Amino acid sequence: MNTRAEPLTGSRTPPTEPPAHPPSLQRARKLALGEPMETVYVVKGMTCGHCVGSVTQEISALPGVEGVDVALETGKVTVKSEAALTEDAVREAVDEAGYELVGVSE
Ligand SMILES: [Cu+2]
Repeated sequence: MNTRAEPLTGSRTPPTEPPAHPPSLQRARKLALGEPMETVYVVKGMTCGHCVGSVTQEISALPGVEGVDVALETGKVTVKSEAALTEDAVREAVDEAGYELVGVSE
C-alpha cells in the first residue's frame, strides 16, 4: 500500500500556532507563596450573628488571612491564609473579639 494522507495539491491547513499562555501574575504569586492553608479553629461563646461578625472581623485583620468562615452551631471557624498562622495570634484575635479559642479542629 502506498497511500498518502494528504494530496500534494490539496489545501494545507494554515500554520496557526496556539497562543502562548504566559503564567498569570496571580498564579506566579501563588506559587511563590506556596499553597494557601486552611485551618479550622474552635471558638467558645458565640451565640448569634453579631458574635460571628466580631470574630470574623478580628481574625480577618490578621496578616495573611484571606478568608474566614464561621459555623455558629459548632463554633468552628475556618480560616484561609497564605501561610500558617500561629495559634497564639488567632487566640489573641478571638480574645479581642470577646470569645475563647478552644483549639484547632481536625
Ligand atoms: Cu452574639
